[in-house]
Amino acid sequence: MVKLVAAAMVVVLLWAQGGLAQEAPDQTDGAALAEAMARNPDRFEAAMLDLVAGFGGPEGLTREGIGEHVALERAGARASAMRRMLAIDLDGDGAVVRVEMQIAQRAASAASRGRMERQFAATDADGDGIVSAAEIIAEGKAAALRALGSEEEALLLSVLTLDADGDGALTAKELRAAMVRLADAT
Ligand SMILES: [Ca+2]
Ligand SMILES: [Ca+2]
Repeated sequence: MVKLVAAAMVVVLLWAQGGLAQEAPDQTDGAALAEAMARNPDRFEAAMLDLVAGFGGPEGLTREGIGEHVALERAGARASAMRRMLAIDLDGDGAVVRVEMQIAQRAASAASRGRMERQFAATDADGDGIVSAAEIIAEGKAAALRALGSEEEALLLSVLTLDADGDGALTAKELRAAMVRLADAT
């Protein structure tokens, strides 16, 4: 009986650790990377070469460079989402009341009226009929994570495992070599 309980505890502990590991952005398993590389090698290579060229330093692409890319993507999505609401904040107080949206809706096309209504309702998280400044910020944060979620962030960080010489920076050469190894293996 004691043995059974101990075994159960070990299982629970292992399970808990697995759960935590999934939360951290840099804990993706190699399988996810291998799958992304194999799914569409040309597209993967092109996207990663762009990343190395755009965010890599003289030594190559580092953790910091990937972090900057992730932050920029998220900031763009956050700004677009917040802009949608701020563009109909007619009195500029940082919040959108229903009357402001109705005025904006009158000037909008029939097709976008419904969309505006949906966006207003979705952003008004507490449903009090006012999209507050805090709700606009929260919607921006959510949009940023929808644009580039923690899973994709982890996948991007995992390309650093292709850093063959282990200096913490992935070069275009190392990336190409990894793609050649993949092609040879399949
Ligand atoms: Ca307002
Ligand atoms: Ca509200």
